[in-house]
Amino acid sequence: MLYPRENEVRMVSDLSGIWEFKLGDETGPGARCPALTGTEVIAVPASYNDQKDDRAYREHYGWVYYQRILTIPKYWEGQRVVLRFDAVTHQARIYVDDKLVMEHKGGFLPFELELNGLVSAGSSARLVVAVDNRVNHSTLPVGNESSTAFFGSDNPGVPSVEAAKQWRNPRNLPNFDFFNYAGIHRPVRLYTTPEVYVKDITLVPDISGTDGIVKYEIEIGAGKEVYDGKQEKFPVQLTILDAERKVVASAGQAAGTIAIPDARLWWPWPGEPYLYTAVITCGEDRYEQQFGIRTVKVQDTRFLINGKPFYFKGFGKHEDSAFHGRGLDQCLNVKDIHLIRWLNANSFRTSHYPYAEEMYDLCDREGIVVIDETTAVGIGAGEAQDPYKTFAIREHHEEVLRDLVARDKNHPCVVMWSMGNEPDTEHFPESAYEYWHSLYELTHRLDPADRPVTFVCCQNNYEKDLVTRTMDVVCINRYYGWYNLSGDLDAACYGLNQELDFWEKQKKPVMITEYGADAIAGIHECVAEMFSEEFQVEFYERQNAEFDKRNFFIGEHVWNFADFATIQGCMRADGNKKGLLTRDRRPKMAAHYFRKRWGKMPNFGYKG
Ligand code: E8X
Repeated sequence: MLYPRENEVRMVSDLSGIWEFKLGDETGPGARCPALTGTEVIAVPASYNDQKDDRAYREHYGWVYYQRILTIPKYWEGQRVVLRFDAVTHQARIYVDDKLVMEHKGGFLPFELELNGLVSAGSSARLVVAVDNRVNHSTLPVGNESSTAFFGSDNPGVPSVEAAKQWRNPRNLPNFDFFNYAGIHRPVRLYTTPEVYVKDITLVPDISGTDGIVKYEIEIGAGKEVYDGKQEKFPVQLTILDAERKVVASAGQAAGTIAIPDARLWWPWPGEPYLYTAVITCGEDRYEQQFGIRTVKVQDTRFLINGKPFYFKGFGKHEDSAFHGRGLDQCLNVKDIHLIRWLNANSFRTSHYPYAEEMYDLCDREGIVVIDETTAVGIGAGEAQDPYKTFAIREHHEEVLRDLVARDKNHPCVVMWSMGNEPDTEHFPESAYEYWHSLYELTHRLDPADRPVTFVCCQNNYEKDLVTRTMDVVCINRYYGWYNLSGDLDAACYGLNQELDFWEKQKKPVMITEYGADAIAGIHECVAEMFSEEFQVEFYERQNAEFDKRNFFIGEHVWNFADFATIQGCMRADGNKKGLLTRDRRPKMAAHYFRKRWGKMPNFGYKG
């Protein structure tokens, strides 16, 4: 799905701003949605949870309603008019003048509908967006469906799970460690195209000698009556421009392979992330898509970018900030890109959901490498329940993978797909293998560029886990010295090395995609103990020294780039404090440590 871009023939109208808002309840809206009354103000895009200091906002459970007037300008007559939502979390029902016109499940990927026939040019309509924030065993991310009594059911004050259902206010019980922000999180736009338009573009780069070779395919969208049998009236043209917008190649058909002589490659920063522009025209339509010439390949225990062995230096992140919640904050994205550079990092994982397209555009431009992750987090329910047999998530998981690859396939910054984070792979190993291996094969088929595919493995019994070792890159989240062997970094390094010995035998590239310790900024000790900044540094110093000894180890992504909000709980002091930076982006001691460490580490050849 192409990102809406304005040009000489296409118009875009951004509907960001102040809308009307109303909290609903668990009974969702049906086929009709009458005009809302008694509304409050709300900013779009942003989560609604932090826009008012009211528990009813913060802890809402169920549907909410957004409303505004839509106007289609008269001069858009004869154009195809599309309403596009970049992300509505987690489930949306769209109403135009009371009528349900679209539903969408999944809170982190775009969806759109054509308005022709619903709203004519030169007229207005009432738009209502109903949003459901509930998570459960059929959503991604996954929500628990009953709260397990923490102290056990023999405690009279904390009844059994079943009893609690009778009297406890229904609430979201996220099986994931980030606040369940919800709402219209990314821009809503109206945009136009001519009736015959460029519907999709696929650009698969390769390198041959000094030339760039781009396999391309252009999909044309059009009403049958307008297009069929009259294709010659709508000739397709592909022109490739260099960074100075000089024509370097062109072709006159909808699919084929095009060569760019003496191409300049896309390299991760501080290399040059050179971008070309593909200009596609069809009839009167025109669309421009930036792309980079770079190759990605796993070879033995190496992750090659442009044939060179890359070492990942970076983090798991979140889209998370005060006030916006999980809503798009372009200012924060720009600041984070500069901080990634300040830290001398080169990459991050979009934990645990696809990020806003604007962030991938920034990473393309600035040369930041991205591991692109789905919303599949929380797939597990302990040893009592096989999630692969009891969670109704498979169809939706495939849909999310399909939409993720369709949206992000042309980004040079995206070098690997992560199908999900920390699923249960040890309690039901065969069932887990069946589920994940078939998804692994699907993901490879979906990606025209056939990038490496992985998922991120939780701290587990790695000898029982049959899946992780089959991924293109083994991505492990490990907390030796924090969640287990807490505070004992000697024992932690022993346990870590036991496991690294296991992975050495698997002959796969291995990277750590999460490791870390909560550090509350300002807590300092001469003898480092947990939650102090000194302990966070020592935790990393000790474990990095072990990673440096392992030749098959190809990357270190710390958890997390910055402190972030979570559901309240006895394990969280105002959220998760494992950030190198505080939530408002101030460096802890560990940030200075990594800036120094990563400043001395090359992007390529660190492990030979
Ligand atoms: C944590 C992280 C969490 O924030 C992230 O979203 C997923 C968690 C560690 C799990 N991984 O809790 O800080 C470690 C489980 C060990 C038993």
